[in-house]
Amino acid sequence: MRYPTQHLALPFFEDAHRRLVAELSDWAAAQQIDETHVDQACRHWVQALGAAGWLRYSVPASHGGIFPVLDSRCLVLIREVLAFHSALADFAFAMQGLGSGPLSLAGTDSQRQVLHRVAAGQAIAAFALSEPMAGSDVAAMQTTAVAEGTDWILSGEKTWISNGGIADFYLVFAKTDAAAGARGISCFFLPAQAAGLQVAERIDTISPHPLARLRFDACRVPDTQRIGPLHGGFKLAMQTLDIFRVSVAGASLGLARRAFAEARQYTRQRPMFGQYLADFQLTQSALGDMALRIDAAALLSYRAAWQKDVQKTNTTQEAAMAKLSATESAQWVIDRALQMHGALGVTVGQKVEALYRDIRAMRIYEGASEVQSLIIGRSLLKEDRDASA
Ligand code: COS
Repeated sequence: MRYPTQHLALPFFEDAHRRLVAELSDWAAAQQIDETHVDQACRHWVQALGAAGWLRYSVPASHGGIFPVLDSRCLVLIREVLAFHSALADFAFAMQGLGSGPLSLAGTDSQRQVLHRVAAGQAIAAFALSEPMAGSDVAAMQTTAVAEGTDWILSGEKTWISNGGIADFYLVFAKTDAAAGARGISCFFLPAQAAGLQVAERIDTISPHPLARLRFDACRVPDTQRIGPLHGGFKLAMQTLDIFRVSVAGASLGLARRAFAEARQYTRQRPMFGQYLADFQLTQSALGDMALRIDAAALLSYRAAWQKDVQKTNTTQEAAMAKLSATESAQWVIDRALQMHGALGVTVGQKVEALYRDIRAMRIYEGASEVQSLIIGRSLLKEDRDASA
């Protein structure tokens, strides 16, 4: 099944984006990676994406990437195309960028050397922010980093860490000033083999991918491996999420476009009551609603990415709108597509059945839908306050 390309004519995109999609679509359609064993498959995807050069879009040009600053439209489109073909391929791509994002944004030159290996698919990255009692409420994290000479001693737990168990390094957020809330968090580079770091539990989810709970038992980290400003970790995490939340919107769009393509193909071929499913007005109306939601979410997503790349303004609000709209719409579209397939839709092994599972976590991770609404509302009120100040 081919990834559709009509939307690439929109003025948000340049010829480089159109060429990128054409090349990536051919590449992705030709890949044959066995996804039975999720860790192995994920490693294979990272290696393949790295060898083909696609991971170079995840890091800055100074350290092995394509652009001096990450191009948000490329990230959105790459995730769309990959998710259209394989949710695991999209996951492998996305985590290399998110897992190394704080380094790209705030690492020193020597800290950023590892980015060459991230871009080549030779080092797997992970972003370790969430905790058992601090998912949406990041500032409530309990992992601590206590200074000892020129080192920091990390203690605590992180959970739902993507690539947990297969990552070569983790970017870990910890409290460096326990009393300062969001203003007392810092970010640390921790190699997977660090003494005291343990993969405490592997977590199985409805859309399988490497995921784990990590335990830090007095892990010693030199201050040279602290990323960005001391106590500036919360903002660094938010800035990283501002970039990658838009790309989650891209991934959701890829899943929705695939479900839509499956639904169109199926309803044209499925005989029912003497005609085809697509001949019923009910089906036509449902397909129309699906197209509407995909286009509306796509426009919000491309706007956010374009605004970041071209206008270079703060896009916290637009990124939140893009993620909220695209993930919620994709869930709805995929559900409609599954419904059109009837009992076949819930049959394990059917593409729509897999899409139905793949989309669900996207409404939760990198900021749940409720958090996105909150970010949008708060940001609007801040604009009002600033205007009246
Ligand atoms: N960029 C830069 N700075 C930001 C920012 C952003 N996008 N968002 C917030 N900040 C700053 C604020 O300006 C504030 O700065 P000052 O201390 O200088 O005033 C500081 O960070 C704290 O912000 P805020 O008061 O809004 O923090 P809250 O604790 O209220 O948290 C939410 C806000 C809920 C929005 C935040 O915790 C969040 O995004 N949660 C979801 C986390 C998430 O996505 N988890 C998934 C993990 S990865 S799978």
